[in-house]
Amino acid sequence: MPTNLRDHLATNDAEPALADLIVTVVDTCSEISALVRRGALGEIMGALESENVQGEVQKKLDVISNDMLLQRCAASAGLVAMASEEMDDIHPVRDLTPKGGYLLLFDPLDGSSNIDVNVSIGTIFSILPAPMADAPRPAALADFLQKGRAQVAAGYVVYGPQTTLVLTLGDGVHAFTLDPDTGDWLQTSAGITIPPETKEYAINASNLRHWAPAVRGYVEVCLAGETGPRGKNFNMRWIASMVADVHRIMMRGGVFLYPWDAREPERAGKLRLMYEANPMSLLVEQAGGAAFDGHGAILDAEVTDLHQRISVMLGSRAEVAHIERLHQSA
Ligand code: AHM
Ligand code: MG
Repeated sequence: MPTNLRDHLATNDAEPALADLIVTVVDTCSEISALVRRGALGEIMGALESENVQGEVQKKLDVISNDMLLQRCAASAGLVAMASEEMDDIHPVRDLTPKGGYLLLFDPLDGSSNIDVNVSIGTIFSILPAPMADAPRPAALADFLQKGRAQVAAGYVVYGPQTTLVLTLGDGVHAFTLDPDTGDWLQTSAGITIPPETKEYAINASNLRHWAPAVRGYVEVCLAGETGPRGKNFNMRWIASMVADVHRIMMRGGVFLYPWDAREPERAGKLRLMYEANPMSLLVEQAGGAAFDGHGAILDAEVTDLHQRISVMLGSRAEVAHIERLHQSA
């Protein structure tokens, strides 16, 4: 009988408040999964007139999943405050105290452009330690500005042909599949390892003309195949849902790139450090892979803004090291 998520957390000595928060997030994802499965039958498709803090048009499901996570997770006793890709400001739920607690960050519905076309989407979450306060006080924005390395847990749920949770508490990476009959999250992989070598890359190649020379050079050599300088043929995949692309890399290796783009140089890239890059980088490093932003490890990147963007290149360790060398010699 496979282990369920609660038993896994108990056997791995997760602090009870942290375990409760993770179970609450993941059970909310079961509810989001049920909505996703109803699709057009559930009035969840299509866009709203609103925009998020990044100026992107919000889909109905972006807002519904954001509200569900806010509502359900507020009940988790160890949670101090939340922040989301879909909200301008942080959302405090209870005061910081000498006991500490946790901060939760999420991208409630990643890959929103795929909602209306019935392609895999997901939820990404990151948990940071909340600072301890001598006297009770509400959490402030500055409390969230911690490097990715400080995360105590990170995970994603992919709403694909199966609904799968991939989780780390800094003790390796484990996967759980939602049993649609019982609602249980049953462990289906333990100690996931990303193969260090790969011949598969993922990038939105329509942006090639906007990339830095190192990234352009990398992809051009991949395209050159076995007669090119690396002497091997590469395969390419792009789902346009980071969760689904990273999940493929977890299962069979590869690299995922959403690099710096000359159209908006000051933004560094499209993806968000706190809601996407940091949690995915912790998972990837814990699975033996690497995550690079063009300068160094994403988990060591300085955090100056909650909605900061970052260049992302992650996956199979040897391939990311190759991409790093190309940046050093550029
Ligand atoms: P979202 O969080 O608004 O859905 O945006 C992030 C998504 C990633 O999941 C995916 O890798 C990327 O945007 C796809 O971007 P593009 O449409 O430029 O290929
Ligand atoms: Mg996203």
